[in-house]
Amino acid sequence: MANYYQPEIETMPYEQLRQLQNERLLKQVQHVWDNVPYYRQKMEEKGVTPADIQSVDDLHKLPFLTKADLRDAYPYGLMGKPKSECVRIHSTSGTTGKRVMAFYTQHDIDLWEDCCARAIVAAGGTKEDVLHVSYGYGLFTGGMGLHGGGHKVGCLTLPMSSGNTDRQLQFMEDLGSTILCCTPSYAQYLAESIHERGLQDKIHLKAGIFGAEAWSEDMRRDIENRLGIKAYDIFGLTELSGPGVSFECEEQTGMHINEDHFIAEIIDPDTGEVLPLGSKGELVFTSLTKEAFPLLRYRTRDICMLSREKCSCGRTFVKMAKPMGRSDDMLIIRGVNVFPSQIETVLLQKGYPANYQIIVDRVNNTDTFEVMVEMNPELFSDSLAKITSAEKELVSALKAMLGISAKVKLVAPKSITRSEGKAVRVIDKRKI
Ligand code: DLL
Repeated sequence: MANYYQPEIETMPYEQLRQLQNERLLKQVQHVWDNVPYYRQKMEEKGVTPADIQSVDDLHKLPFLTKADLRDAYPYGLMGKPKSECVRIHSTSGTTGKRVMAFYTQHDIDLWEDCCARAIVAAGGTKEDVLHVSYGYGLFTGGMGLHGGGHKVGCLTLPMSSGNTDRQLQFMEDLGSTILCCTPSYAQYLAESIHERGLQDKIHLKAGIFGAEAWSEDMRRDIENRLGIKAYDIFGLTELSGPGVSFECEEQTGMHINEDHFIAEIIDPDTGEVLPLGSKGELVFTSLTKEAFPLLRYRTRDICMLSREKCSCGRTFVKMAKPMGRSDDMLIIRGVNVFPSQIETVLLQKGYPANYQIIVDRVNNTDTFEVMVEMNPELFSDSLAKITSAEKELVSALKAMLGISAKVKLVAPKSITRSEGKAVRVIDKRKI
């Protein structure tokens, strides 16, 4: 069995890594130029040819690709290989407009699964583990990505998919699952269900690999405490393969980007200017090795920071901070930028579960902003006066964090719908 901790790559000195990236970038730009007429035209419009790209330092000369381009080129317009050489399609949920389709050759699948295997190994996974995969299987990349990674590591891989919580817990108990893979919001739901059923002593999880949505450090601590595990973040997006673009190691201070496969940049989302390391901005990725869907300078809309500080795990791959959410998740309420993750931080710090919903509307030309929060059972059985005073306390804590006032409504435990995949936190009625 191959060892998917690949120190010869993952701990490569920076200069050597750059050399590898340079070689791969040149090859990839030529591949795209030769095989993706849509992007070639974009390059021509900018007056760039493959000869202008001699190293990663020239990356900024290439045009960006955006989600709008993916929709324009839907479904096959950005493919870099003939359909006959591709073996798989995945897709995003497409809540707005057309779905985004992503294509894979067998080679692409292999490399993607390697990336997921690295993430599992970094979370302590070995062939002794029972890997409980509760990400959705199907068009969503979460299930099949971690599943493939699990096989590569040699874990006993359990393709649970999401949903049917009773069955999840039954299998966890009967089969002795040791590593749980799902969205952080589903992990919370599972933790809640384990406690309700008094199953704590029967569940033997040691780690979780959670991603696909923004989650705060407070939520991490909450999940770790309730499940008695170490919770590792994992990041990725369908357009770049799926989970495993980056992953956390035991230091838990950001996710190492698999830089032998992806180059990351941070740009100013308004001007497109490349920002120096350590700046906050929009994350842009160039895939170096993908054949079927080789995206160059793809704007993710995720707001994030990169750091090359030395990591105690020995990996030299650059680390990305937890994304605050996508720029399109950001709400502008009465002119102020609000990220759902900021609200989550306040709630968890004040001892509330992260079960909440944000409702924004516009009445008489003014934005209304309401946060519904589930109370814990103790508060629920308390007096109305206590509940009102708890609401007031949350109003001021939210105002201190966000700079604007929200109306807070404490609701009964379990009254907000639980998610089995990515949680729906925001109902923005202004857009309906
Ligand atoms: O969510 C792939 C994935 C599956 C990642 C399982 C991790 C685990 P999409 O559905 O295309 O792909 O959504 C991608 O989700 O641009 C981010 O906005 C968000 N996202 C993914 N991982 C994280 C994370 C999968 N760890 C979009 N933290 C990305 C914050 C995340 N946001």
